[in-house]
Amino acid sequence: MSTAIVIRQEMKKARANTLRLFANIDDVDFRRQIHPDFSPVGWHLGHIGVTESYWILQQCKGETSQSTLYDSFFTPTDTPKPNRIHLPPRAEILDYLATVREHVFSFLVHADFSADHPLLQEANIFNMLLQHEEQHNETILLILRLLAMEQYDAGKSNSNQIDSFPPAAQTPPFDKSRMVLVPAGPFLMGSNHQGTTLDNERPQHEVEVKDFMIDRYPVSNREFLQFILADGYDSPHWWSVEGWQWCTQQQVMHPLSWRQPRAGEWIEIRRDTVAPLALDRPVMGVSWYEADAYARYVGKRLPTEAEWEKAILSGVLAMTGCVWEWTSTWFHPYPGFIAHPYQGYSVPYFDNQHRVLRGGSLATQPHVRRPTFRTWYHPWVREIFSGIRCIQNVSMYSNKDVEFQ
Ligand code: AVJ
Ligand code: FE
Repeated sequence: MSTAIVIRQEMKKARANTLRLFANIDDVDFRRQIHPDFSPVGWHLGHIGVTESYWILQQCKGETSQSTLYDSFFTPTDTPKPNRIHLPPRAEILDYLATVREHVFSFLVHADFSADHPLLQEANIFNMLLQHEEQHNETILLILRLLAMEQYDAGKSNSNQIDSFPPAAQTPPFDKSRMVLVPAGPFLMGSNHQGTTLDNERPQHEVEVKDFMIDRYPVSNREFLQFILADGYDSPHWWSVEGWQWCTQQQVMHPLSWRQPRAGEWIEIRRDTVAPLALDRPVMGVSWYEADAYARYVGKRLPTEAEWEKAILSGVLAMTGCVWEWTSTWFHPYPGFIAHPYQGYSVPYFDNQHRVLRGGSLATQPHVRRPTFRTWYHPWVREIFSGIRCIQNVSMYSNKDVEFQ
């Protein structure tokens, strides 16, 4: 199959996913800012279309804009978050998306991906747009989960709904205390694959890593519950100074979507269900501060992103791709980094204020799932599908039950 045909199929799949997310959203929630840190879901829809139009129709095809009004309204730097509620009608946005798509597909059939063109070679701009839409899909999903929490807290949701996840018994039995050794030595971090990676993953470079022990599994709800029961949220000694400040100011006492309807009874709010806390599932919805405090509580630490990447490449990690895993590394450019094609994608966030997360969540779609993919958030953000996997220096490791790979 030709590259163009594969890309066309993948773009259709991603769009079908996008549109499916909106199936049960009423018009009020479509245009409402459910959380101050996130745009209305309807804004994300228009933004996906404007981004596609800009890169393919304007930058590659040389067409004039379909709508300069849309361009500025759906461009983050032009329209501050609180103004994004003034959305055009939903049907009009959907029409706009369909028109842009038609023009994009008519360009795609004739696109020359072997040409020496900075956007088209190896179809890199199409791959970027696919990943862009998929990342926004994940953001839309987390906003829908915030909506479900809002409804639950307002007493508007049915707490007898059935959990849609597979029952805990279907997850493999494992000893979650198990850590695995990754021996010292250099490895190649990042990628040189111009076609499918994003700028911040490039170039590939050698990194020397000391030996370390890493959790085979992400931290489970059961394990995190121990932290709560041990008064972890009331014990400043586990927390960084900033983390403790955040924890007390925000009065954080449990992961974001957990609720305790009766003492000792924990439930979890998901997009479509409210269900008893699934103890064997990875904990999700924690900030970097909480992840860091938990790691100290168990006598471990968070991995650097180099350690995490080396571990996943060594094949020792289980259950990756269930939750985004916090690392201790500030988002930064790799040596030799070149911004491409979109200056605003990575560069503004190389500010030593965003921590890197790795691996992907259940809401992460296929084009965003790979060992070298990097995402980043401020350390206090917990509205995302974020979890924890800890490591220890070999010298700190006391458990004799070491598993060698
Ligand atoms: C990399 C997920 C933090 O959603 O803010 C989407 C991705 N950049 N449009 C975000 C992104 C521009 C970004 N994250
Ligand atoms: Fe975007």
